[in-house]
Amino acid sequence: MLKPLLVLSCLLPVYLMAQSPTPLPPIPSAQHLAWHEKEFYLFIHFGPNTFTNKEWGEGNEDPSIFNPTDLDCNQWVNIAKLAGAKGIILTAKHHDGFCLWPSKYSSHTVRESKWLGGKGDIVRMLSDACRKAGIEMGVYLSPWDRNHPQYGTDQYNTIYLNTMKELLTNYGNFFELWWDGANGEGPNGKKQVYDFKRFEDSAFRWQPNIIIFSDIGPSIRWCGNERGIINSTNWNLLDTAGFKRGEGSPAMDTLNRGNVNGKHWMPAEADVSIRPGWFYHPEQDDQVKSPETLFKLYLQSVGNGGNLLLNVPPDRRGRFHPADSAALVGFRLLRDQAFQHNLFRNASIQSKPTSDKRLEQLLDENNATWWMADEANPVEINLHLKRPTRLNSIVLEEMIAYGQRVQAFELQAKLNGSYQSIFTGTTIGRKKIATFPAIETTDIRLTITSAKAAPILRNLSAYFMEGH
Ligand code: FUL
Repeated sequence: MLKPLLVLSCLLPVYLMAQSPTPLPPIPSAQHLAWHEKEFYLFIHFGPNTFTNKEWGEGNEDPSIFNPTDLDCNQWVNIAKLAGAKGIILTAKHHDGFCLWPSKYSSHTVRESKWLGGKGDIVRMLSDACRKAGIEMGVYLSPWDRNHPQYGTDQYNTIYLNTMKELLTNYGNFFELWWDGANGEGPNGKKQVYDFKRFEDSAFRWQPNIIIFSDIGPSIRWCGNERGIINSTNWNLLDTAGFKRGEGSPAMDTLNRGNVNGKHWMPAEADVSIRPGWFYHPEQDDQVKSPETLFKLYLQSVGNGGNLLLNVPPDRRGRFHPADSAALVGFRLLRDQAFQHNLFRNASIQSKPTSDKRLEQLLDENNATWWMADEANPVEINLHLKRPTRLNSIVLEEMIAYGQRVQAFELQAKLNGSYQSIFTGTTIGRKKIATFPAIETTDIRLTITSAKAAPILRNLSAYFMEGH
């Protein structure tokens, strides 16, 4: 009689260890988790502004000015792939109302232009090119419309919805729908009361897996600036009740950091252009951001737990300019070089107050395995390297599927026989790339000094990044 009980009591700890931890709400959806893994993708601003040299078209431009001489969406996609971008988001309609596809609900589209005799469709071309190359596509559909005669009336909501339906039901799956909050109508301009609730519900019905961006989601949030920089304290959480898109949004600083106890999982996306403008301007050909600047932006966005949306505007031919392509490829090289050799790969690892075998899973570079600490505060992890090693960066990742937990941490290294602080941080989230002046050491200590619940980490790695 005793035997089965004995077996059971021996197996119980193993069984409990294999159990999933209790999530700390709010937690990301499956769609959020897939979005987080994308890290970096391109934005494309293209339209009449490319030809008029404007940033905000008036909406009354003659459609015949839109006439790219050598448009090639495969070139955009090929360069995007070379740059390691996981997708492309296209300004299907910017504020001037011009549609890059022949929409039935507008008379200001590629159909009215001279390009390909009015038979072209850039949304079609790009979605075909993306599918062929195995990268994902998203669309920017500006709510503000300076062309549509109905803008400013309730009918416009139905027109916007129909326009969105065309996009979301005719071109396959999009990973992201982008709603900017801009409106330059001014005090005497048209006033549109958008039916965003209807837009949201319909978008999710047509594409259940789509991620919707705006200042306040519903899926992801703007990071509060157009410089591509997310705060080093970055909660994937936001309170949205009482706030609106555009004017009426939360404070920029709140968007930049999130809310520590925010009600919704609402991670930050950092949008920035590779040039000073969002659209192509020939006089900016010598102002393309360098690979080093782009790498720094990567550290300040992806390295602070968000995603990077980098705008690359095609020129008047309808191709990426060589300066932009070269910068993108250089940026890819810098990332590859920086994260090529994980210096923790063969390290030994132990934790305090208790240590268990599963800790080694932090070093296995496998995103599906994780380690959970016993106690919330403080947790100490000690790493020992076989020989003195030079490093200037440590990458930490939380297993965010169970919620974002870490509030503060410190990294120390043994230097001349004693532990010294090399980095103090706050949040970790999906990824924290901690950088510090290069050190040479055999022993690193991570202390999680504050967490909302027992920390759950999935990876720890270290690098020596040349020139940083
Ligand atoms: C802003 C717009 O006004 C800019 O033209 C650009 O599209 C940027 C990404 O979003 O709100």
